[in-house]
Amino acid sequence: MAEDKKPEWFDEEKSDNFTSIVRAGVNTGDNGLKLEKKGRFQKKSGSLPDLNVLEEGILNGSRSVLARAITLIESNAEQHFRHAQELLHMLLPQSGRSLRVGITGVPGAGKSTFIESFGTYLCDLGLKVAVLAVDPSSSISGGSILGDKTRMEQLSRNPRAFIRPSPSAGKLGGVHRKTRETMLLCEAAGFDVILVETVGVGQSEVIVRDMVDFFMLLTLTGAGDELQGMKKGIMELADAVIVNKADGSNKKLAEKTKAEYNRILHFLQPATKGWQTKAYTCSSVLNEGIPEIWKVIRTFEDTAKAADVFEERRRLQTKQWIHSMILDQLQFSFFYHPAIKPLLPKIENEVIAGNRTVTAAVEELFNIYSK
Ligand SMILES: Nc1nc2c(ncn2[C@@H]2O[C@H](COP(=O)(O)OP(=O)(O)OP(=O)(O)O)[C@@H](O)[C@H]2O)c(=O)[nH]1
Ligand SMILES: [Mg+2]
Repeated sequence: MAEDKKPEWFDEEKSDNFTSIVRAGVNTGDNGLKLEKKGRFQKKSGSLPDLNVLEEGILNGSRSVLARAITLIESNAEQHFRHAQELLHMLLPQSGRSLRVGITGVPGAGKSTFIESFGTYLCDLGLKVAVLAVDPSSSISGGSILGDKTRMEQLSRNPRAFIRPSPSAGKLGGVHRKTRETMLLCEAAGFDVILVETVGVGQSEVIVRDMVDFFMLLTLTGAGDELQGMKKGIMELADAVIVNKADGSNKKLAEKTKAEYNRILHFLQPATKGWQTKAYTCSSVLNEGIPEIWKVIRTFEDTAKAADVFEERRRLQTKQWIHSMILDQLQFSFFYHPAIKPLLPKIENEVIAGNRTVTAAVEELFNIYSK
């Protein structure tokens, strides 16, 4: 065999007989290094961020790392969920030190404008402020509070502030879990005050009440009859009622509305033991009444801490959190059970057609589920 056909790796000491020869390659212009293909089905390797890097970044107060960690918590992918849980476990000892404040009110009451003004005031005091949102409609609309970043223009540019729009619901615990866990991350990142905004419709105000220390209801001026007709339930959740837009020609009426609220509140069950919920006025656009509201919150904190009501509420909230997550998981495991999911529509139709009772149908489903 001719010498020039020998492969490069041929062992000189071995015999001259070898079974392969080298042929000239075809030039495709490919240098063999372009391994990355930007296709839809490209397998992402190493897409999970390093937990130690995330932990360090968060503890150092890096907002971009915090944002990345929150994205992990908000993800509906199972592997992200597990990864996020590990991170939370690592950060748990550093959480719990912030003051958690919830703000609710009808659309247009001025919640975002209030947070812009109030949050900026707190930043000016030297505090770090995180703003979160619970938006019950976000799973449908894709996060209407997203638009609020523009409404909180000043605050979103403040280096002491961090604003995060509402997460959308998912199978692993929904908005409730995501917001609570985001709160823990923000606490580990050293935010002193966490403001949670929610639209006062449906169940969202109850969800937020269950995760904050101080809860305020933002309202507008109105006639006495309107106040009487207002849901008593929501007023009984509040630690303060704020009549917003107390400016211009509205100022007088706002004072009158405040007095009416105070009259009603006097007869209601207070939200926090040992604390009398009162009404206040403010103007979010003129930044009036804002320092006074902060003073009320600080007094509340001191009073509630002295009476152990503060810690007691947090303990209770943790228990409620566990229970609500159990319910979430139960629902999920039932409705997505491989035997239940395909069977459910059939059984529903049988009940609708009058062929069996609701109770019997549910009993049968549970028998199958628990097998
Ligand atoms: N005059 C006056 N207008 C205000 C005040 N606060 C808010 N507004 C106006 O009220 C409107 C609604 O304010 P937002 O802050 O968007 O209200 P919101 O409660 O966040 O509304 P949603 O996010 O839709 O639930 C805006 O046009 C604000 O400029 C105030 O103190 N005085
Ligand atoms: Mg808003």
